Amino acid sequence: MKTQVAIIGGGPAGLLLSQLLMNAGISTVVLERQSREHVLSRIRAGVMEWGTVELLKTAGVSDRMFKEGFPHEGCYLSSNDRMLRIDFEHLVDSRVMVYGQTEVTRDLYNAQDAAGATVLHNVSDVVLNDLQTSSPYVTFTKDGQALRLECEYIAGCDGFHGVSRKSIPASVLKEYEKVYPFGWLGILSETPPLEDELIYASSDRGFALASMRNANLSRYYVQVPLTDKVEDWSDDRFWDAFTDRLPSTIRGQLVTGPSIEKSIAPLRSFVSEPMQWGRLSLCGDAAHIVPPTGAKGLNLAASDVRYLSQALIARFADNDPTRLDSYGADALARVKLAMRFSWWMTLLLHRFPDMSAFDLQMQAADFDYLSKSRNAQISLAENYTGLPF
Ligand code: FAS
Ligand code: PHB
Repeated sequence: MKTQVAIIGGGPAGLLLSQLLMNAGISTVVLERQSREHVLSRIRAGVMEWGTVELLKTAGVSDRMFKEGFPHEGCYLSSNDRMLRIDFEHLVDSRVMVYGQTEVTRDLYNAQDAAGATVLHNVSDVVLNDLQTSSPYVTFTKDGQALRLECEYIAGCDGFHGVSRKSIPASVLKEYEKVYPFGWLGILSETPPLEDELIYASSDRGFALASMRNANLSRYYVQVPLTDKVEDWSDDRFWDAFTDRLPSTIRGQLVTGPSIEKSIAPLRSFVSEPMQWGRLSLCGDAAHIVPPTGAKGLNLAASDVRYLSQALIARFADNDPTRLDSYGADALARVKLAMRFSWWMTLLLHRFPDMSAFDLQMQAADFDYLSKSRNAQISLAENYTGLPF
């Protein structure tokens, strides 16, 4: 087998990159470890920066999103009974789109099918070879057969647990990580959302987030200790904890119901560099992980894909390697700014087990400053809706 760009991973990063490159006449092959059903069964992100919306539009996969997604001009932050709206539109003339990552991935798979893309599922034993040469290749197993894919470039879009980052020698790779002492327990319920916009709720009992997927599908989260298991949390226990973390003024408007999905995700900040080594370039969770507090995970995957797709198109269409040479540095600069914001939002809104009385005072002062300073709100709004590229 031969292609111009081998893409490891058929999640949002890999599929979006493949779609953008194919639209530019560049051949790709996507190698995905799981089945398509498994990939589409994952419930993950829900908020997209407008830059991500525009990239999906450029890729030609935005029709359903504009029909079924919800543009949001603001969001709420609460601290116990205090509630503050961050007005994206009037502060930074921007907005976000609420549309589930599962639906984005479904749209991308449909577009790849329509484009006649080669997306191989249920592959195993993926190994990246000769990355420091001008003719790298990928070996893998599919249906019990050992196969070899010749290519010019490899995009590692295989997430945190993939093989791509680990294909960079440990002597070259630098990793920075912070593991948070709690996770998020998330549920989906077929109930009308609590509010028209998202509510990031901080309280003495811990953090909660009220999000949504559509007018009758809500996505809610509560901060839980790392030791908790999903089976420790009945629906009743979830609703009690969630309600208890909301401002008392809005608790009465909550509509509860049975959960149709329930899972716990650990929180970590992780970034590895370089994001590029020879003919291998990393995108998305393969290179970095952010706590979901800033709604950046999926958006950073799209950010990397924007830089890498433009660099590869310049390389193949104009024989201009300059953007490809600087891809790692360009992408990483924007990743670290989003990493900072996600870390800051996590510290602002969560109760950490080891917080001192002073820490709690400073956390309350942070919220106070935010509620009084338009400049502080502009800073939050510009980061949440997406910094410039
Ligand atoms: P992905 O992990 O989505 O995709 C990588 C793909 O590579 C997977 O399909 C995997 O099967 C495949 N793969 C792995 N190893 C392979 C191999 N060796 N060979 C071939 N294929 C391989 N972000 C938010 O913004 N908000 C959220 O609320 C949120 N919640 C999350 C909850 C969970 C449990 C997780 C894990 C992540 C969450 N994220 C959230 C972040 C998430 O949305 C990611 O940022 C997003 O999926 C990144 O997309 P990719 O980089 O494509 O990685
Ligand atoms: C979600 O809807 O799943 C969601 C929204 C915003 C976040 C995290 C998750 O910050």
